Amino acid sequence: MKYNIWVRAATLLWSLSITAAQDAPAPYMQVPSQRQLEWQQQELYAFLHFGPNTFTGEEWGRSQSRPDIFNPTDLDTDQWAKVLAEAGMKGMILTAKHHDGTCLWNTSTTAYKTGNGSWAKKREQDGFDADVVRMAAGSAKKYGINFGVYLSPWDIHRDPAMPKPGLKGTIYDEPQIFGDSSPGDYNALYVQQLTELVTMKLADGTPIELFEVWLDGASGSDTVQTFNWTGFRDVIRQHQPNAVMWGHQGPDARWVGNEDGFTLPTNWHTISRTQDDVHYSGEELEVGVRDGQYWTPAESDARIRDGWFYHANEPSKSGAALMDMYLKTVGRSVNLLLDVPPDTRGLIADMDAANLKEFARLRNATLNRNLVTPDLKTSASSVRDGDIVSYGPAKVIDGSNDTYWTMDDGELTGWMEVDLGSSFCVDGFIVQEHIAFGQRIGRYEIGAMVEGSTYRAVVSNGTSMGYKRIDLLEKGVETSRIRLRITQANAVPLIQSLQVLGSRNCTGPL
Ligand code: FUL
Repeated sequence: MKYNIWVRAATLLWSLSITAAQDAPAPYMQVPSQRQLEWQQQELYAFLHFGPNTFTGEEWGRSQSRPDIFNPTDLDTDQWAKVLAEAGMKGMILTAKHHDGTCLWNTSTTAYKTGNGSWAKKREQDGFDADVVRMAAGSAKKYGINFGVYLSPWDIHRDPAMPKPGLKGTIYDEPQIFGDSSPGDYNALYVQQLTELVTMKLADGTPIELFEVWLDGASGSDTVQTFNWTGFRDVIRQHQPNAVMWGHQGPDARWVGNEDGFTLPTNWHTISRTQDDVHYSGEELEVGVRDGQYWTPAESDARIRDGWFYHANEPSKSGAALMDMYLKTVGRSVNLLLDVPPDTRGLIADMDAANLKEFARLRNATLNRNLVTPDLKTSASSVRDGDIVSYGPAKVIDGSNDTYWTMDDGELTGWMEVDLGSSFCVDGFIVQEHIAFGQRIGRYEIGAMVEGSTYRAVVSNGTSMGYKRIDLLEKGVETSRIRLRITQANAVPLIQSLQVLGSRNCTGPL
C-alpha cells in the first residue's frame, strides 16, 4: 500500500515537471497555411470536364457551337457525387468554363452559356434547376464531398486570334476583349465571372463553399494577355477564405508538371516563383525547390480516359492502373486530381464507375492493413530534452496529426523503432513528416529486424518525406521490429506518423 502511494507521488511529481517541457521546435522556413494543410489532407478528388465539348467530340472547343449543342439526355449530378463519394474521393472540381468560353452557370457576363440552350429552357419550363454548377454543388453537399470550380483564364470566345464565323450575326457574337492589345478589359470580365462563382448560393440560399478554384495555365493562341493573378487571388480570399487557388505556380497549389499521374521520387512542397514569374519547366515543377520561398505544394491532374472530355471510343483505365498513379502521386506527397468526365447522358460512364470502385478496393486492400496500434513499444535514438511525454517516439503511432517525435534542435539525424509485439509479414510503410512546421527531411531509410538482432534496410532510398510517403516492398519480410532512420535533414526532423503494412505471415493472403 505504502509503496503504491510513493509510486503515485513520484509519478505526479514527474508529470508536473514535464509540464515545463522544452518548447516545440520553431517552424522551419516556409510552412503551409491552414487552408493548404486541410487541402493536402484531401489527397484524392475528381475533375469533371463537362460542357459543349462533351457533345462535339472536341478537347479544345473553338467556340463555334451554340448552347443548344449542350443536350444531356439524363443529367444527374447526384450520380456523379454518389459514384465519387463511394469510391473514396474527397471532392469534385467542375469545369464551370473551359477554354471555349461557354459558362455552365447562369452568369450575367455573357450570353454564351448553357442556360441559353434548349436543354436548359426545357428544364426550367418543367420546374427544374438548369444551372449545372449549382446542381453539382448541391449534389456534392448531399453526398458529403468537397466542391470546387475550374474557370479557364484563356477564353477562346473572347480571343480575336480564334475566328468564330459560326457565331456571326448571333447573340453569341460578343466583343473580342481577350489580349493586352484588344479593346476592353478581359481581367475585369474574368473577375466578374470569378465573383459570381465564389458568391454562388444553393437553391435554398445556403452559400456554396469551395475547397479549390482551378485557374488553368494553358493558352493555345498567340494572343498575349497579362492576367491579374493578385486581383483574382483577392477575390477568392475575400469570399472563399478556405479555398485553395490552383495555378501553374500557385499561389496555394502548383501544377506537378505533367498530366500523366506521376511525379519524381523527390518532391518538395516549396518553390521560388509566383504566377507572375517565368514558368518553371515540367521537371522543375515535379521536384519543386528545396527550402524555396513559397509553400506551393503540387497537385497532379490526370485522366481516367485519354482525353479530359468524354469520348465514347476511349478506354477507361483499370483499377490497377489508377492504383499505380496513386502510389506515384499521393504516395509521393502530391494530391491526385483524377478526371472522370460525364458522358453525353450527363452521367459518369458505367465503365469509369466500375474502375473507380476497383481502385477503391485496391487502395483499401493494400493500405488499410496497419499493424501498428498506439499501445506498442517504441524507442528512439534521442528525444527532445528527454521529454518523452511531449516528443517521444510513441507520438508517431498515436494516430494524431498534431503530435510528433523529435529531438533537440541541431540533431539532424536519428532513428525511432517500433516493436510489433510478434512476428508479421511486413510489406509496406506509410510515413509522414509534421509539415505544419515546415519540410525538413531529405533522406530516410526503413529497416526491418531479421535474424534476431540485425536490421536490414528494406527501404533505402527514401528522399524528401513531406506530407506522406508510401513505400511498398516487392516482397514481404518476416519481422517483429521496424526502425525508421532519418539520414539527412536541414533542421531537426519531426515525424508525425509511421504505419507498417502487412499481414500475419508471408504465405497468407495479402
Ligand atoms: C489543360 C487544358 O488545356 C486541358 O483542356 C484540361 O482542362 C487540363 C486540366 O488543363 O491545361
